[in-house]
Amino acid sequence: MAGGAVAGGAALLGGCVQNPRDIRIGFLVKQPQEQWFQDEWRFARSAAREYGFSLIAIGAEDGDRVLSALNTLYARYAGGFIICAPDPRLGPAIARFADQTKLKAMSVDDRLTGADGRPVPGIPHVGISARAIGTLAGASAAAEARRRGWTIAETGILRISFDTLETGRERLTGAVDALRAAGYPAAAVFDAPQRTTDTEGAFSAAAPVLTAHGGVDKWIVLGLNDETVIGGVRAAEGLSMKAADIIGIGIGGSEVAIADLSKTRPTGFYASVLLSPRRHGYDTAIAMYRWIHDGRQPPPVTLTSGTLMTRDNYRSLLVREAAA
Ligand code: FCA
Repeated sequence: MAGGAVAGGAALLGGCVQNPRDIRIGFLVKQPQEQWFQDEWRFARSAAREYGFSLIAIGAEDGDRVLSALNTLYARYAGGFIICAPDPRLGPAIARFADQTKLKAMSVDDRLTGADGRPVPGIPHVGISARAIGTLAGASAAAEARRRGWTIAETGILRISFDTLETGRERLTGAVDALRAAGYPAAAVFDAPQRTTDTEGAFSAAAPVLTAHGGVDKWIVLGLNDETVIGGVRAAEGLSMKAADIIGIGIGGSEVAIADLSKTRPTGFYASVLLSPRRHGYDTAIAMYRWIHDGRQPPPVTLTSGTLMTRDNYRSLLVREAAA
């Protein structure tokens, strides 16, 4: 990109007085078809309606699309953007762009890093407390297995992994550590690396691992999000395992999880850790608005928590969320 042209345009923009009505904020997400990101956008749009700014929602599924989306935002006089990048290592390129154009940048969900894996400084981040949320998933799986009277010896832990993503790795580390603390040996953990973090990617990763360990009677299925765990659970069910022999615990708590939890007959998808897309969508959009409008920079890191959602409590949790 021509740095000079960019910097010149930014100076022009800086000279304008910005009315709330003129404030434009980009919200870029890596997987626009995923329910979680749809929910983030929905909440960000409601913040835009309330505060009177415009939200420019863009799906950016690879590095090229991120860069072209950023150029679009710049051309449309956006004051800043919030991004969940398709690859966190785009961090330095995104930070450079923000520097040159004076657009304000925040990351959401997946923290931007340099090539060395360290967070890019100066970009406020809102993410989930990944390890604690993983711990909740793992500890809840152990408790449910105990309740069902499963023995540790007959149980396998299917760890559907996407370890290149820090938040994914942390979630699963928390979950597996909790199960190890409950007495499960390292040998009970079977890795199934997924190529994509959707249901299909998880299904393709899980099926061969489950088939290769046909002697394992009961499975705990873990993954970084609901789509992943649903993929693993469907793979197990596809191999004729009974729902009662599967404990899948997802992370997210959005529509895809609720669809399973509300089925008349229980499936192998036992629970999800409900996250708050409102805090990730609405709160981030407002934080960005305040940064642009009032010069108030958001805190460097904000981490949100999660709540276990099962067939028993999902209705009351959703009512509580709706009222929040
Ligand atoms: C990551 C995952 C998403 C969602 C989000 C909070 O971006 O890929 O599925 O869990 O964190």
